[in-house]
Amino acid sequence: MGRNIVQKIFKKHLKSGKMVAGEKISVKIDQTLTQDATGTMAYLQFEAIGIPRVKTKLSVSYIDHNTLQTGFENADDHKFLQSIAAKHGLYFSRPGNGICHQVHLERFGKPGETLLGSDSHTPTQGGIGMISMGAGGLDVALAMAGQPFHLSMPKVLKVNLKGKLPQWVSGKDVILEVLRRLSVKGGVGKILEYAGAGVKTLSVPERATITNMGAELGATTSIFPSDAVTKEFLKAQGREKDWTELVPDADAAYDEEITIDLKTLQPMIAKPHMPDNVCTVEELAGTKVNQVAIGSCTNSSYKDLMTVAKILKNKTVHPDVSLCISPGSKQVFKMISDNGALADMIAAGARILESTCGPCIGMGQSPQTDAVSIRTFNRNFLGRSGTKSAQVFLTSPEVAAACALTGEITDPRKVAPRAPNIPTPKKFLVDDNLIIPPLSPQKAKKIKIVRGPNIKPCPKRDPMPGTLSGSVLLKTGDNITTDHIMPAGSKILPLRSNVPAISEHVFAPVDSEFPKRAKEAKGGFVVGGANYGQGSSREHAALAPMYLGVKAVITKSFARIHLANLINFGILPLTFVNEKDYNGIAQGDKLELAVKKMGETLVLKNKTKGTQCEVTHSLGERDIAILKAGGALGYVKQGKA
Ligand code: MIC
Ligand code: SF4
Repeated sequence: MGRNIVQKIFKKHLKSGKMVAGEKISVKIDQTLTQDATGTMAYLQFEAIGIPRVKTKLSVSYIDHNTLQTGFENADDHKFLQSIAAKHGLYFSRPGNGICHQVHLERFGKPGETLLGSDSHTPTQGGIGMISMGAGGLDVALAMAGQPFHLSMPKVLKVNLKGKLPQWVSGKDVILEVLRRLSVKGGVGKILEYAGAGVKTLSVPERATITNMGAELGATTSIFPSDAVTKEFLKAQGREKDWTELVPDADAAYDEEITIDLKTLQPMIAKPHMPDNVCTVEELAGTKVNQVAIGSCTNSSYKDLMTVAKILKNKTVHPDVSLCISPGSKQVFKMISDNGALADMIAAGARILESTCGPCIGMGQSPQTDAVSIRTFNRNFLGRSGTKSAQVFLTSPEVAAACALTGEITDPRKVAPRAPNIPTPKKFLVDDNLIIPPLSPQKAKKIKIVRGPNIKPCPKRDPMPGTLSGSVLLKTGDNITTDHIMPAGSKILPLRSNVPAISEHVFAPVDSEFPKRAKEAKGGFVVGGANYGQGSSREHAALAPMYLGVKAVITKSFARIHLANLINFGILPLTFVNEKDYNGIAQGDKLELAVKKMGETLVLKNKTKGTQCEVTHSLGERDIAILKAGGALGYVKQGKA
């Protein structure tokens, strides 16, 4: 039996376990990336592991999230990260160089290799045939220390693409269609492998948009073949030597399969407040729009911004609309400024932002009260924009630009019959002057780490006791995101390197009394619904609750990265054997759980109600040992891998 692409790459990188769906495996990691919001903690943990120099083929530290600098905190973090990169043998991408995923695609991603990134949109590199996965900072720190990455072997879902996209329909519409069909939990435990005759009709930026937003399905990652289109892209980046062909064997088998006929797709849009709440743009046509935001790691490529510039050229943004645009990288920014496209955007009235995440993570440009905000981003969770009453919609750059001009949700096919045609440039503008390469080991030794007052050590948890007891501090519904658990935005994001300070905001959008209650009770339990912890990779959504004393989280099901983060920080993740037992527990109930022996099921006693129920887990031996040690750092310190 032949192999699919996923199996081919995993086979080459397998360190332990069998490549059978659901089995615990570990894989060698070739490259890592971090961004500043998760990076500070990741490097504090790397320091605690005590390895002098990264052991990967390549590791890059990017500055792209925390760049508003409304106080000293962001700038202090940048200096800390720059000195850490110099000390430990990393590339450092300076602020202004762009969003990690866009820059990595342009300059570092390599077909056939593995990448672990402390950001959930790391799968962007699947657009050029890399197995690229998001993880918590601690897992990335361990990968930098040369340890393999542990996961359950995912199922491989073949997405069979047929035909060719019609005018005005682009990569974003493909992934919105996948989200419409599969939902935000439809990818859990799976890798989406794109295949079929339609693949060759999609450019690398379109493929990267699709794999980027595969994160919203809860998928482990998504991947495209590496073919002639990939080769042309890498050649235009001056990186032809990084190209290798990667295609599935003719008789490759897959666990599941869906088919999408590209020619039948239409412009799509995700409605508030979930990326899978998808309908056609036509259905919402005429809705008044207040803000349009173009950019983010999903849609800020040269192709995306050239498309937008062509639509805006010689026109004016509607008087009721505020349009902001952030180019994904310095490369994109410089190319559109050299060729006049930037001038066309400015002339039309666009507000140009720097090459960072910006409004995508609520770092500025929060929309007005009750606004309709049309964004080319990947997440529209309640409150993420910084305005709780805003209605955020997700769509393609084509649709966003059309909305900016008309002031209402607009199907671009109504504006003009033909969409702008933007071919991949024969040569991208390559200038890595904002990437500082690693220092030699001799020079690195002399570097002093710069630690501002906002950089506080990573808190630790004691080994797990034999019995966990306490009250239910909070009970939530389904699809709780890490933005609910540990929100970001311009006020909270700067506190990422200061866990005592950031933990004051845990569950702020759900229940602002949570931190006080948790501290008064000296910790306790959280009870959640299905797909608990979906969204970002931020380990602060585990680390800060751990700091507040959360001992176990009991849910109907978990999202992958958050589950791993809970284990890494010594919080026991459990699920109900019978989902209906979720109904029998209320906030405030006193619970008790004997955990000395971690069998397949455990008995959860409800002391308040005088009842009990069975709970279970998906923990392997290593996970249990980590939990018993009080978290992964303690476990690794015991000399274990
Ligand atoms: C996000 O898009 O939510 C973020 C901000 O990039 C996060 C990482 C973080 O919280 O720092 C992610 O996607 O992992
Ligand atoms: Fe940055 Fe937004 Fe992408 Fe997260 S999703 S990496 S915040 S641009």
